[in-house]
Amino acid sequence: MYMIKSNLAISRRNMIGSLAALAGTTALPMPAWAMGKMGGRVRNGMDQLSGPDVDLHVGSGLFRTGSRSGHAIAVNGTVPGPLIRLREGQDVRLNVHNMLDEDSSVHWHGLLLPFQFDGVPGISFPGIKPGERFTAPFKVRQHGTYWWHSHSGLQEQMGHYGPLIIDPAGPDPVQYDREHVILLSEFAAMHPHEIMKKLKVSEGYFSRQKASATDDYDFSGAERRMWGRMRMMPTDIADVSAPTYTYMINGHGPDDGLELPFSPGERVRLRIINGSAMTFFNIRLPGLPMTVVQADGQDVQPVEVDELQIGVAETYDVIVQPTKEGAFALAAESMDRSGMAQATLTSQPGRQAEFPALRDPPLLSMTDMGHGGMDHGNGAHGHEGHGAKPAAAMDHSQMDHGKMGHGKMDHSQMDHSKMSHGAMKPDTNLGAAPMDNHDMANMGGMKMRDTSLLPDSVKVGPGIDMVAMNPMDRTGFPGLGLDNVPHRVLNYRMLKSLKMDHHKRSPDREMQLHLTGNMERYMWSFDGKKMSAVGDDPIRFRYDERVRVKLVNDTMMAHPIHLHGMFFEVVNGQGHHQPKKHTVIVQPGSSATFDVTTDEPGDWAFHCHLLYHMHAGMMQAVSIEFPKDA
Ligand SMILES: [Cu+2]
Repeated sequence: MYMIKSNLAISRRNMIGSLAALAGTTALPMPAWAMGKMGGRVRNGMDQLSGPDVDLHVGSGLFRTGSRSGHAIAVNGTVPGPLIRLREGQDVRLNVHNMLDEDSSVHWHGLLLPFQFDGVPGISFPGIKPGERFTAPFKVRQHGTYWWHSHSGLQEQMGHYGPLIIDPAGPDPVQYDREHVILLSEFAAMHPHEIMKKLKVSEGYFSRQKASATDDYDFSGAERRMWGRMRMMPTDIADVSAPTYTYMINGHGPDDGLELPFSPGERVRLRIINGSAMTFFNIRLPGLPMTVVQADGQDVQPVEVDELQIGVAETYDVIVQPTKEGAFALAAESMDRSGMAQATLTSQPGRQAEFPALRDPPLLSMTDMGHGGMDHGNGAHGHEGHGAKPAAAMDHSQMDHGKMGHGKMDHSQMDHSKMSHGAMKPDTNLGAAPMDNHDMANMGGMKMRDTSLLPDSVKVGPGIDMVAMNPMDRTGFPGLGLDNVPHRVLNYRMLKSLKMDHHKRSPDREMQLHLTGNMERYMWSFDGKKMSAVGDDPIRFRYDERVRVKLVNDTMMAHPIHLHGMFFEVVNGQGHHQPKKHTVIVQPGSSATFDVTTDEPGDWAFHCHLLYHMHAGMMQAVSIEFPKDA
C-alpha cells in the first residue's frame, strides 16, 4: 500500500487533515495534550510509541530541570518527545498534529523515505499550520539509531525532538542484553530568538572563557597580543555554553540524578544521540571502555575506545560491559568544557557515581585557522596539540611555502626566524579583494583572508572573514581537546563499515563546497551565500550520479554538516569499508570529503546542524532529478 511510487502520487493536500477529523476517528479518550490543552508542566523524559500508526502531538508548556525553568515545546507532553520504535520492513504512518499557534514540522533525521515526507518547510513541504495534521506514510527500509526534530525556526532548541530506533528485520549484528537510549540535549530558559539576537550583537556574547589580561591561561604577552590583533579568541570553542544551557540526558539535567540500571556481566548497548542544538559532547565512562558498533545508524566493525566526541546530530551506539556491582559515571562533557550532562549506570538503585571534574578548556591552534599544512618545526604532531601553546610554539623556520599558495615567491632571502607573529593581522577590508601584495616584510602573506585561494564558485563579501590557507583533511582528528588525553579516543579514520561494499563506484565527478563565515558578525554560509540567497538555486544532481564532495572549512569552528535523504561515505582511507554517515564534522580550518550516490530523487536539505548557524544561512537545497522511467 505504501509503495514508493504511490507515495509520490499522494498530493500534499491529502496528507494534511484537520484535528477535528482526527478526533472523530478516535475512539479512545484522549489525554489533555492530545486535545491541545497542554498549558501545564512538561514531563522530563519520554514514553515509547510503536506500531503501524504513530501520533505525535506538538504542544507547549513549562519545563523545569534543576534550578532552571522556562517555556518549552513538548511532544506528547514530554521533553524529549516519545521514542518511536519501528521494525525494518514494516509500513508506518507517522502523524504529526500541530497544537502550537505557529507553524511546525518534523524531520525524520537519517531516515530513507520519499522526499515529500522529509519535513523541511520551504524545501520538501510547506510546513504544518496550527491545528493541522501531517502524515508521512512509508515503508521502513533500514535499521539503526536515529532521531527526529522540528525543522521550523528555532523550535528544536525548545524541546521539539525525540529518539527513533529501528530494529533489524533479521538478527541484529550486535549482541546485547540490555539497552539504554542516551539522548543528549540542552535546555535554555532564555528564548532561542533572544539567544540568536545576542549572537548577532556579539559572537562572543555567551563565552565566559575569553582570554583576558587577568585570566589563568598560560599565554605570554606576545601570544595575547597576537590573538588580540587577530580579534580572535583561542578559547572560542562554542557559541553558547553552560551559563545559558543546562546539558541534559533524556530531558534530565545533572541535578536530577538520572539512573540507568544494569546487572553485572551484561552487555549494555548505549544508543547515544546528540539531539542538542549547539553542543558537541565528549562521552566517557571512567573505568569502562566503550566498543563502538554503530555510527549514524550504520553498523560498523567494533572498535574499542575510552572516549569519543559526538557532534551535533550524530549518533553512536556503543557496548559497555561492567562486570561487577557498582556505579559508573556517564559523563557527557561539552566540548568547551563549560558543563556536563550526567547519568549514572548503576547496579543498585539510588547509588550514584562520582563524576569527574570538568577538564581545562581546550585552546584553538594555528591548524584551526587553516594553517594546517605548515610544518611549524615540530613535524611529529604538527599543531594538532590543542592543549599546547597556540602561538609561541610556532617556528616558521621549517615552513613549506610551496604549500601556502605563494609558489612563485622567492623565500630564500627571508629570515624567517625574525618573523614576528605578533605582526599577524587579519584583513579587515572585507569588501575588497585583499591580495594586494606579497610583501613579506609586512606579513601580507600571513593574511587570515586570502580570497585568491577561493574558487570562483565562492562569493567573496563581508560574509567571509577567514580563508583556510592550507586546509588539511583532518578526519583522523579526534576532536578539539581530545588529541592529547592519555587514553584511546575515536576518530573517523577508525570507522569501518561492517559489511564490505564491492559495488562502490569511483566518482563520476568532484565538487568542492566551502563552509564560510564571519564570526564577529555571526554570518554563516556555504560558498559565501546564505540560504535565503540560494534557495531558488539548489545544488543539482542527476539521478544515480556518483559524486565526491570536498567540504573546506574556512572558519575556526567545527561544523557538523548533515545531508538529508541519503547516506554518504566518509572518504577515510578504508576503501570498500568507508563508513556511511548522514552527518560529518568538518574540523576548523580543514577539509573532509565524502562520496555520495544520488539515488534518492527529490529536494533535500543540506546544512550545518548547529541550529543558529543553519538559521543564519549555512544551508543549501540539494535537488536530485527523478529517473526517466519513474
Ligand atoms: Cu556551523
